[in-house]
Amino acid sequence: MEIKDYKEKFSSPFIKDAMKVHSDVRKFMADFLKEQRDFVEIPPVIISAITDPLNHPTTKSQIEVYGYKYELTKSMIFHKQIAMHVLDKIFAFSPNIRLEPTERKNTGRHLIEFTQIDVEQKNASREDVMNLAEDLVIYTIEKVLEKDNDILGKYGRKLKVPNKPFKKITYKEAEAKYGPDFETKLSKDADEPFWLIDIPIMEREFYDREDPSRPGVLLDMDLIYPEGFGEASSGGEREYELDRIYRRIAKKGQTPEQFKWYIEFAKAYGLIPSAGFGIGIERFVRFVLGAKDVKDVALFPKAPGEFYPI
Ligand code: ASN
Repeated sequence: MEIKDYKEKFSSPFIKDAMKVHSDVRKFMADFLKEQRDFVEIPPVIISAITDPLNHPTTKSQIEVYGYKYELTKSMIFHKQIAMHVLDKIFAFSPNIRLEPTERKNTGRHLIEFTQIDVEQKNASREDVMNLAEDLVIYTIEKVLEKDNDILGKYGRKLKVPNKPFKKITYKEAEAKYGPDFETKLSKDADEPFWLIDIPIMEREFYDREDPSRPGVLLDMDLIYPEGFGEASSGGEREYELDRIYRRIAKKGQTPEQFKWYIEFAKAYGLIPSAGFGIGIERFVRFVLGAKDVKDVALFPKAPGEFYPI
């Protein structure tokens, strides 16, 4: 993007409306979690010696300060788990930096800087947090329809409140039915958000808990938007026992050294069973408005592989 391109972006009514919806979405999500479910909002972590390794390759965004190395947060997963020592139910509006490969420039779904609402609950099961996420999504959509219906109308967006419970499909069923690119196809065919569950062990990171009664299957889930908007959220129950964490790290070809301070913390204090999820805010706003690209709903977008002066 060049300086001259900001004129078009900033003078369009769409970005103004998108930011209004964005602001409302944050309020409704926070209201729901705080007022109806007793969650505590914690501030985001921007730099840390530990962050999410993610299951797909991204370039490391490291900074060195005072001779110490930190990474910019890719997700607050480890901090969420550790925060369970202090609070039972937490969430944060967490800015994430993920230096995605350039090929992801035009997926319509990738920004290298975005915010997710990252939620975690102590001693919760996957079912508990799926239930919570459904209620959160339904509440937020209901409120958006109440408050921002004129904006949606302006862009011809017909958004409906999803029915609870959301449908579930296992990774195995989805792959068998639709082949390797099942997510895109399923999302295009669907008219309501749905869950992809039981993701195979090598498809996710070590922190998602392996089902003790079904080796190789994780107690995790992705939420997928309908109408081709793709992934909304990922989450699951967490591994919290060190012996299992070591095994999982080794299975992924990683080393405990890569997660040194997380492991040191776990050795010193232990980890507490929990489950949670994160919902990308810009993707949520894109879905609500039916926008073509997540870049269009961001005031200062940064897509993979491009330079943005502002
Ligand atoms: N927020 C996700 C979770 O809670 C992790 C992620 O964003 N990679 O599982």
